[in-house]
Amino acid sequence: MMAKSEIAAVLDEIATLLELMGENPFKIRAYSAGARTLESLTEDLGELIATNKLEEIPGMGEALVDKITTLHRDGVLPFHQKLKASIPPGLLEVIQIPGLGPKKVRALWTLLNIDDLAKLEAACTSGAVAELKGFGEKTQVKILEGIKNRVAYGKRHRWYEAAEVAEPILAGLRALPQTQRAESAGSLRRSRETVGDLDFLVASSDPAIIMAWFVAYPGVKEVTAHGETKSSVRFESGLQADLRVVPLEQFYFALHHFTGSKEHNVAMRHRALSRGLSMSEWGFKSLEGGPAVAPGAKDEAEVFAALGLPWIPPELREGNGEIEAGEKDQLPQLVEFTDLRGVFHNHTTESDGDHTLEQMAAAAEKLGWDYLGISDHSKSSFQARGLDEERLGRQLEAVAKLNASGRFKVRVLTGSEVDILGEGELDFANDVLAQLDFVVASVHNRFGLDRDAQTARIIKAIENEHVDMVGHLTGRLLNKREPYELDIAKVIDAAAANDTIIELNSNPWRLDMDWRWWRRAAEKGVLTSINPDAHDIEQLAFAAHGVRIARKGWLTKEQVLNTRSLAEVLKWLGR
Ligand code: DGT
Ligand code: CA
Ligand code: CA
Ligand code: ZN
Repeated sequence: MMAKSEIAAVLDEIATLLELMGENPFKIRAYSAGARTLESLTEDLGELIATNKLEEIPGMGEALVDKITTLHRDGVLPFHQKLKASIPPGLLEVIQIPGLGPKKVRALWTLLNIDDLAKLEAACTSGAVAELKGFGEKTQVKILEGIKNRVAYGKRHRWYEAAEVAEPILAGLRALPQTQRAESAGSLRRSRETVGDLDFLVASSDPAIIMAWFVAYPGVKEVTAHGETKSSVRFESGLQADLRVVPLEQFYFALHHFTGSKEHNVAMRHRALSRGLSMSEWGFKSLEGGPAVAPGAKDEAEVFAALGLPWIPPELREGNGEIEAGEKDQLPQLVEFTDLRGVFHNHTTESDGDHTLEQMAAAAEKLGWDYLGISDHSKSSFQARGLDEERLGRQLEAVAKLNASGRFKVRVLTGSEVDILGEGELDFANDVLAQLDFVVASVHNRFGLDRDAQTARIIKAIENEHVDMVGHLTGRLLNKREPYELDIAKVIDAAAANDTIIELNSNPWRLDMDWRWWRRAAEKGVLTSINPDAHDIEQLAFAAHGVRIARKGWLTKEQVLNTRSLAEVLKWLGR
């Protein structure tokens, strides 16, 4: 059964399509007026249809009543589908551009042969659109801007950028007196590396007030939907957010559902069915029509418990065997931020960092860490003011002096982020590397090598006995630069064979190696280190992003070097 609002949306689209086809204005108006009438109905639509009372409502002609009845019953309307198939699909994208209504789009289509966004952009760039009657220079500029924004709106957002938007909204929702519970759901809660849109969920018996607050939130650029229990907004960055308000009894079922992933939900529903239950965002129902199961769950654990499962952390809900693991009581005890005792791979003003050795040490101490690994760039990274042997030697002395001074409780470990050169040789000779506490080897150039050459190059570095860790394995920058071609499975095998760590680079633009590989790596015995790759004191906190991704990769504390004590770490490093 299709809801009133959805039927109204179809009628509106029919009106638009008819206008694009150049149909009779009276016919067009009948559909858009029908949509408005439908939206303002206070009676139950199903009942009006069943009692033949719909046709008594002013403005509801016989044709309209027929179509509404079909849509209500079937959810689709052949007339609508045929109409849609008869126009170029690109036109429906063109009509989404702000400022372009059906009339203008029809003019562009019939006069300039524009039936998709690419042609529209070309015609604007050449100036042809400005010359059309009713358009002009200003409109043309606005259309181009709209096309550009559309690309921005379509893209995914790095997790930390989405989280920055979400945090104050969630705090605001929680502060409303009408709010009983409020949580963020969706991919943000699951800690994906990027987020498509935000999903907020609130429990309240007064949804209208919650909705009103949300759509009026500062920073909202556009309200794309404003309903009784669901609204959607768009922010300046193009990021969108959905808010749903549910009654308290339903909250944890809805939270589970809207946390997803779809794959996880499908597997859960499947499990429910095999136990004679149907599962939805409303709760569980017995298939035999018995009473609801776990009505009014008081937390999310009860939702899982109804299916004989322990609570599954959101990071694991990707449909990758988490339900089977839960069933056998084999869910991993995931690593936590508070498990970290120190961090490796950080930069200072010696190379391209913004803070001095002392400032970095003070900041690490403030975070409660026992050790701080400094690894400035090596000489080939001249653009990052990489250190040569002489400067590295002086840094070693400075660190030794600082440690001996007793100024900080945190122990500074000296390392290098040594460049992996063209064929896997390193930027420093072995006798230089041997003097360091630890060595991170990273690729910073020749991203275009073919897969075999790149893989061989990195494996050669992994095989060097002085290399403790390989840095930012694939070189990716989320939403900006694709990873270089690399046989990751083979690299994991080499890391396992050589007892070399693959770092989990925690810079939120990198999050490299990708979370999808960690479980496999850990199973092969590869150890990781959650490395901030900090270039200033604030970025030490990037480690929290690394912890999120480690959790997403099913990692436990035991699989992360920097959860160990200083003594254990020094032992592992062979120092
Ligand atoms: P995103 O926004 O693309 O980063 O990813 P999500 O996971 O946040 O997806 P979204 O916002 O479309 O929907 C939020 C959750 O709602 C999703 O993870 C699972 C649930 N959900 C949405 N649509 C469906 C569906 O068609 N089937 C099922 N089983 N669950 C759905
Ligand atoms: Ca989402
Ligand atoms: Ca969503
Ligand atoms: Zn680097």
